[in-house]
Amino acid sequence: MAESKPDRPIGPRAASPRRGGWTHLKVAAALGAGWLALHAATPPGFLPVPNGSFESPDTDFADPRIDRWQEMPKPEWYDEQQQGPWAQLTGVFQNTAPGAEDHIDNMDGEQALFLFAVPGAGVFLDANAVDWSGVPPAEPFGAVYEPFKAYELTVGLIGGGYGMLEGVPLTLQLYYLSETGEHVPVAATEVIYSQDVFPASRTHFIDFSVRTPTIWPDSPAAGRPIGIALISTVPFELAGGFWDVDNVRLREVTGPRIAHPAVIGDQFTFDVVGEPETIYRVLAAPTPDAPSGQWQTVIELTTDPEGRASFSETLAGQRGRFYRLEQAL
Ligand SMILES: [Ca+2]
Ligand SMILES: [Ca+2]
Ligand SMILES: [Ca+2]
Repeated sequence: MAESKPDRPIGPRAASPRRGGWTHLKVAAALGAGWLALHAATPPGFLPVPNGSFESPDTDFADPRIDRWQEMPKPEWYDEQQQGPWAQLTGVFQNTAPGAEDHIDNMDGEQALFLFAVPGAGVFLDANAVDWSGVPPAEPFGAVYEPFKAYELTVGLIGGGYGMLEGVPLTLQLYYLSETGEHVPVAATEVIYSQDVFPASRTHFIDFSVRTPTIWPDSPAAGRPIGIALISTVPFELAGGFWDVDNVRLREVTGPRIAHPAVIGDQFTFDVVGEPETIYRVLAAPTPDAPSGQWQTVIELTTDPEGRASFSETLAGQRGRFYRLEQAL
C-alpha cells in the first residue's frame, strides 16, 4: 500500500516540544561535543547503554542532535518544506527547574529525549549506529546476545504531549544486526498512549519493558550485536503530539537454571531457580545438543516470590533424557 501524506500538520512547525517553542531552539554550532562518557555505575545485570539517558549533547533548552543514537531516515512522503526539518522530530531537552509546574519529577539526570508521534520517526542504537556527527564512535555499542540469556529493555515514557490522541502507539524494539547489517527484530512491544495510563500533568515517567525469549546457542541472534530501537509506529490518522523518553536500560536476564537434581524413589526431581513469579517451561530432549526444534515441553512452572519452583517426573519408562528451561512469554 502506498504511503500517503497526512492531512494535517504534524511536524515541529506545528508544535514545539516544551514551553518556549522552537524559536528559542539553540541549534548550537558544532561544539565538538562527542559523547561525554557519563561515569554513572551500571548496576549488576545491566549493560551500559551509551547516552541511554540522553544527557548528551548538553543543552539548556532543546537540541535536535542526539549523541550516539542514529535517527530513522526521512520517509519519502515527509515534506520538510511544509512540516519542518525531519531532524527536529527527535532531540534532547532539558528538564525545567524543580518547583516549575512542568518539572518532571523522576527524570534520570537533567535531560530526556523528545520524539514526535509522526510515522517512522525514531532513533536506534547498535554497533553500526552513526549519530548526527556522521562520525562512527571510537567505541561502538558493543553488547551482543549471549546464549542461555534473555534481554530486557526498559524505557521511561511520558505520552500526551501537544494533544496526542488516545491510541497513539510507540514501539520499543530489541533487534540483532545481521551479517549484512540488517535489523532483525528479536522482541518488540507497542506502548499505547491513553489518558488512563499517563497522567495529564506529564511530569512523571512511567517504565515500560520488553523482554526477549531465552537466546539458545542455535538462535539466529546468538553472538550477534544487540540493537535498540524506539520508533513512532503511529498511523497517519492518529499522528501528532510527542513523547518524552528517558533512561533506556538494557538488562541481561541470566538463567533460569536447574539446581539440586535428585532421584527420590521412582521420581526424578530438580529445583528451578530464576526470576520471582515467572513462568518457565521445562523442555526435554534425548540428547543435550539436540536442535531447538527437538526440545519438547514437559510442563510450565511458576516460580515463587523467591524465584524457585520444583519439578518432578516419574522415571518409569524413561530412557536418557536431558532438560532445559526457558521463560514462557
Ligand atoms: Ca536523562
Ligand atoms: Ca543540560
Ligand atoms: Ca534529531
